[in-house]
Amino acid sequence: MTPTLVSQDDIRTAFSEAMSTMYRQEVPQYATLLELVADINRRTLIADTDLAERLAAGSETERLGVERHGAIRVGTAEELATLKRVFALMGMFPVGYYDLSQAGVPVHSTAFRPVDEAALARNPFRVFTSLLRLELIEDDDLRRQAASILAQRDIFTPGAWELIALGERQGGLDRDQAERFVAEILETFRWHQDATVDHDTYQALHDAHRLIADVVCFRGPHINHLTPRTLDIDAAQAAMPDYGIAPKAVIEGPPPRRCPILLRQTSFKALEESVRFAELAEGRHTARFGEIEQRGVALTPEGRERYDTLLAHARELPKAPDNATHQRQLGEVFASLPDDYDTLRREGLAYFRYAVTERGRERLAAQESHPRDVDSLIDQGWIAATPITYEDFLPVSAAGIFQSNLGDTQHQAYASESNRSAFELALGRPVLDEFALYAELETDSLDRVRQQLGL
Ligand code: OOG
Ligand code: NI
Repeated sequence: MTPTLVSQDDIRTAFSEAMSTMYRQEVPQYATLLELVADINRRTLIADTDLAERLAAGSETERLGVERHGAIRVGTAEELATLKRVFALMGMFPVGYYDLSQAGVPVHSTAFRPVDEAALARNPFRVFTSLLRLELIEDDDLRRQAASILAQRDIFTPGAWELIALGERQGGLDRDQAERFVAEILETFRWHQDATVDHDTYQALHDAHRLIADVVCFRGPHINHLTPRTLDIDAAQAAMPDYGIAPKAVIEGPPPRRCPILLRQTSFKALEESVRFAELAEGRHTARFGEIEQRGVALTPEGRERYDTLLAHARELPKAPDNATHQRQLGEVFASLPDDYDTLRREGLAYFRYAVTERGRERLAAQESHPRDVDSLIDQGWIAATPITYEDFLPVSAAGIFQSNLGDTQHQAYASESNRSAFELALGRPVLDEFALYAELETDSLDRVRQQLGL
């Protein structure tokens, strides 16, 4: 008998819920953060009806409450390649390549996430996944030692291995298997108090880079944060102290705008954990933190180039003493980037989803004649363009988040080349191109419009 398979969307949703429940227990401030974000989102949706309409038009109202991203760091190609198989069973695929070594963090990364429209609308759960670049450890002995420690661990349970293979064989999982799969995979992301090494080894790796100790010394890649999406990150940053949370100094990413672009993020140090080393000595380790983000419209390659150039300008300015000054300075630098959706669209700087309006459908039913080009159709209210939400990450922001949670010690950029092909070799497949995915969403929506209007 062939089993009835549950959808990947259901497995992803169950998994993100299970993660959220686990993280709530592991990191109590996460629960507080969720409360804060829910409060602010509720208030923002009431106060900003345009935003509420835009979210509804993009099918995003429903997903808002479940929306999260997590982050993990793995040590070997095999771990990364197996995670690819795990995430594929949940309908999540590697999108984008991020090189953090330029910011002094010895990893490179991708984001596993759903890619098609229906899956994104259902639950856009993403996991920022970093692979340690062992070759960036300078000391030969330490590098070899790290590699041999990593070679001895298996971050997946025997049950997980079985279910991955079974899922691939069957082309999915039935309800019971999916439930077990979620439970087994959760184990990979759980915090383990017992380090796999003694304190001296931990210290040596820690001295090379804190992140190396975090990846190498534990049984698995504990989830290090789980990030809800806020609709007003400025309000969230300001409210954090009232909730007993001390945010990082500045919000990363673009300045506040009428039309938010890409991604803005802030974080806080959540936890100092006690660790038991191999010789049973007690120690402390900080790995886990809290983060919130606000998402805006996805930019086209042209728009993104403008963003990157402006951000580089802003980074040449003297470091601002506080977030308000930082945001004001950024705002001045970004003044040249259009801040209304119509101009962003007409100038090809951002991606939009097109749809026939309700009024358009009525007029179509009444067989009124309509113009044939997109701009006139929009001007005359036949169709509407809604911004497509950015679903990915920003390397400069990610580096800022890494650094602030690593204790604000600035690390020198590693001199090495970014190495996308080595990453893809480890992953066992190329990463998907984020721009191509957004362009496809836009084109598909235009095709539907053209079909409905008989163009
Ligand atoms: C990941 C940091 C990057 C983000 O939101 O940009 C990230 C990490 O610390 O492992 O999660
Ligand atoms: Ni994050």
